Amino acid sequence: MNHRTAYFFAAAIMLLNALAVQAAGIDSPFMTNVYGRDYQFLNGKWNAIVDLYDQGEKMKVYENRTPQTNEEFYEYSFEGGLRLNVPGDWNSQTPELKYYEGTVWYARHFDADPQPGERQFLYFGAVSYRSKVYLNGELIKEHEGGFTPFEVEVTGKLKQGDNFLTVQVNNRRTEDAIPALAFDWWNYGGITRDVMLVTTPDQYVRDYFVCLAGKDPKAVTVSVALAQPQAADVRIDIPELKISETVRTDAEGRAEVTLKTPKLQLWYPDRAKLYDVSITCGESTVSDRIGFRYLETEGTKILVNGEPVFMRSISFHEEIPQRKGRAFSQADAQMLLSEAAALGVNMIRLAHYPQNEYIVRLAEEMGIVLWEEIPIWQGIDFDDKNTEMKAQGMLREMIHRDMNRCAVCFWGVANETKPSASRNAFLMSLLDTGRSMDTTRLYVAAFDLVYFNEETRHFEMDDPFTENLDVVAVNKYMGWYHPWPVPPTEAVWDVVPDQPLIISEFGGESLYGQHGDRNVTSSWSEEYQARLYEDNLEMFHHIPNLAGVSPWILFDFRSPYRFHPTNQEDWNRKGLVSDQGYRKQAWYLMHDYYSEIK
Ligand code: GCB
Repeated sequence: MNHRTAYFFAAAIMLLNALAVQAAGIDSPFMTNVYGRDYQFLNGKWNAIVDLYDQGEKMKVYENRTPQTNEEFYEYSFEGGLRLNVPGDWNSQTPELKYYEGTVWYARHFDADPQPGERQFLYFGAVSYRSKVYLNGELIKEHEGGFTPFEVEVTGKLKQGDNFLTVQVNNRRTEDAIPALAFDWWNYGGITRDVMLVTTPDQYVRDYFVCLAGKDPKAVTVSVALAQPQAADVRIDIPELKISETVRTDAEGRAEVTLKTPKLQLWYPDRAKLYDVSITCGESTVSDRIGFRYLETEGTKILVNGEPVFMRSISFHEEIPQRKGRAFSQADAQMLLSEAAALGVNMIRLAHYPQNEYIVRLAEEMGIVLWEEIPIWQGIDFDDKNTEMKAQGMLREMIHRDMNRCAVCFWGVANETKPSASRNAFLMSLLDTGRSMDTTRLYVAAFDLVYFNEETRHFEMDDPFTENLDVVAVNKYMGWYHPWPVPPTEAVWDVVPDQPLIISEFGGESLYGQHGDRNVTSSWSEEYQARLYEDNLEMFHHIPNLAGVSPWILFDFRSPYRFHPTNQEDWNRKGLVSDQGYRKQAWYLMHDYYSEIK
């Protein structure tokens, strides 16, 4: 076969696959809003085998065999060994696994009672980083990406009674992964979010998007997609608005309708309003809480519902510092978000990857705007087409999961990238992917190559890619990685002057309780960090197009990048709050700043 014919066949096969997927009605990676469905958790203690040399696949550990004859023996057993909590990272569960990067096999039994006319799906909130799922010894799913969900249908594969589920999890860093070889946070491995067995009827509402119809506070647009391509009635209920409308899907099982409503109370930052919404097809109902708002930019301003909003933001990793592990529960979300709220924020930049749904949903209830991004964090191989496809997949999964979360106002496509043709093409493909799914959000990326121009005496940046974004963001560590070229009172910015600019990171490190000279960076003192905040807050007065600020970061966080033996010890100490939960001096400055501009 010559190249052309091979290409033709490959294209034809891809087309056929796409059509087959469409014909089955399943063209989304997982059903929308799994928490609004009928499910049982498969959380709890799972058995685990640590497989540093990757022998488990060859040994078929997923078959979970035990000797049946006098001659047989197996060099593995899931019984009697390590037990790990799910959800949870493995690193924080035993000292030996603290730095572990490799394969761990997870396994558990569970009971099922599949009924005719029902479908079942296994749903994983996130597995970090690569996973292979085996049910009763059969490989049923592979997934790559540590921060987005995946699902696999198991209808017809579940046995009545006992079933055996195995997940091979691997978190080895590689050049073609996202994030890639080095990044400034802990490379937690494991089944880090909820695992669920979801039951639906044969036909069900698979996906939906409910949002304000443009800017009209008296109309709502609802799009639905059924699991099966079929014309059927779908009822949309919003009881508080006295809406109960039935629409008919087309033969593909799709419908889009704009419903007239009484005047809606819109969702605003600091003034959340959510409505109970349910969507029913036959015997299947999915329920959600949905807010309505619209976003725009006007010159250098970010507008929510037509009103300019200055983003008083903060970042945190999906980590509970006191537990030294990943955050995964409702209680964890409460701890992270209550500390963010105490600072006076109206926005959170979720660093640097989609965080769990408990965080996203609670933030929305609290009236906190979210910026969600995929982990395109420095060091990504922009020449690798396969990496580009993966990034598109991650973006799609993130948008698909949180499309209905009105709190999410920004989709972030990258953090700290350098201009190049391949970078531009890669990021453009992400913007195209995002905009093909969702045009109701603002697209943003964070850059770090702002420099001081000695001639103009201004801070400037040369990266024409910024024109493609709705909002431009800059991470700038004045007083930490960069000494001040001029006093903060003279630090005038001329960066994307006609677009809204968010300072998406600034800060410096200090060890809680360490006191020292406020003028000496290497004192790692609370005083130096506080002074750095004073200086940066002063500089912000000289950024004419400033539309928001987001200090780096709320809590000290764990990172092997940071190995100073006494000041860091594997912690990035830029937190405004220490790993033990104590507020540092800089926290109070930031708190006052946010109180003043509220
Ligand atoms: C950055 C990165 C962030 C790091 C931070 C730092 O620019 O975006 O992930 O943790 O700097 O502390 O250096």
